[in-house]
Amino acid sequence: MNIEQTFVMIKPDGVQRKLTGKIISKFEKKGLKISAMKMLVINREMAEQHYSEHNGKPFYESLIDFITSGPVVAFILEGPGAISIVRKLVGATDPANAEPGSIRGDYVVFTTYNIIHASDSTTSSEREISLFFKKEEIYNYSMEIEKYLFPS
Ligand code: FUP
Repeated sequence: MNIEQTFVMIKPDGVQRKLTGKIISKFEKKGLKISAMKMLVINREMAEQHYSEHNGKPFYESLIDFITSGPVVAFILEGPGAISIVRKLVGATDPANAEPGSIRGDYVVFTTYNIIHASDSTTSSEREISLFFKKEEIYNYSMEIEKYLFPS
């Protein structure tokens, strides 16, 4: 399995509901590595770039208003198959289909206010990582356990 990096963002409702710690803890307990992390308020231009694929859809304007409404916590997670593992931990977009035990399954009832974003493919993770992080903000470090997982 390839080591992948994926972009994750706790949205303004997740920060305001004080779920940041619980969400980060879930990813850490799974064994994913945090390679970068910051809190920021997204401006409209950045929000439009991030959600460009949804431009023109009925929910687009409210999505842009919501994502720019307060601070978000953006981070990069790294690990074997990280993109699909993180999507599974996040749960389905439609809260009615999000499995109990997943983040959206446990904490979300509204599709628009769904507390978290995670990249859905290699293409989107590369695009989203470069939109949110400069190269020097991403840290490449080894964990002790990797000596046994990836012997040299
Ligand atoms: P996801 O990748 O699961 O975050 O979902 P999408 O990329 O399909 O949608 C991006 C965001 O648009 C969702 F997080 C919430 C919002 N959305 C709506 O508000 N209504 C919809 O019908 C679909 C998406």
